[in-house]
Amino acid sequence: MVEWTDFERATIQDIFAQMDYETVGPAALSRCLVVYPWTQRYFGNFGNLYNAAAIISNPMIAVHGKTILHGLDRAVKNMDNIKETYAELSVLHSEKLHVDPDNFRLLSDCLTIVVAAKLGKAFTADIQGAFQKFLSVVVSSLGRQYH
Ligand code: HNI
Repeated sequence: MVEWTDFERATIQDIFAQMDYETVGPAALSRCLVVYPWTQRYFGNFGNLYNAAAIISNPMIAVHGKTILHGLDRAVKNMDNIKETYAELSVLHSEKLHVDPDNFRLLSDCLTIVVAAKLGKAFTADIQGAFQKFLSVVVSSLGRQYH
């Protein structure tokens, strides 16, 4: 089981408490689709993904970006049991959606960049460390039902 320090717990709670889901979710997902274009293949029924401008202004992508952040909320609320929390979501991404689990890392890196840009100087190395650790646990838990 993952051990969390008080600082790490407080940092994760704090980042999500002040997160603007309306902008951060869409920004992170659309960044992922632009930077790593092969990730677009899973969103074939989401309409126009023709170029960066189309992706950023695509309302279905915006909605789904928020869905993903709300998915992360579950881990924030269950930091001591992230693996179990994501068991079902892992099966869904593996067996139904067939999402290559490498993509979880790509999306979480895009989220880190969006959060860093929002927080600016407040996003210290210590805070990044806690955030990355949290996202690594999420990524590994989402990938657990793949084997
Ligand atoms: Ni993901 C659906 C959470 C990464 C492609 N995804 C969901 C849902 C949640 C979710 C929640 C809705 C499930 C439901 O309907 O029951 N996804 C997450 C989280 C991460 C993640 C927490 C990682 C941090 N998903 C990814 C990645 C891809 C991805 C990296 C592809 C590149 N997800 C999908 C697709 C769907 C999806 C595709 C179905 C969308 C739809 O509405 O058709």
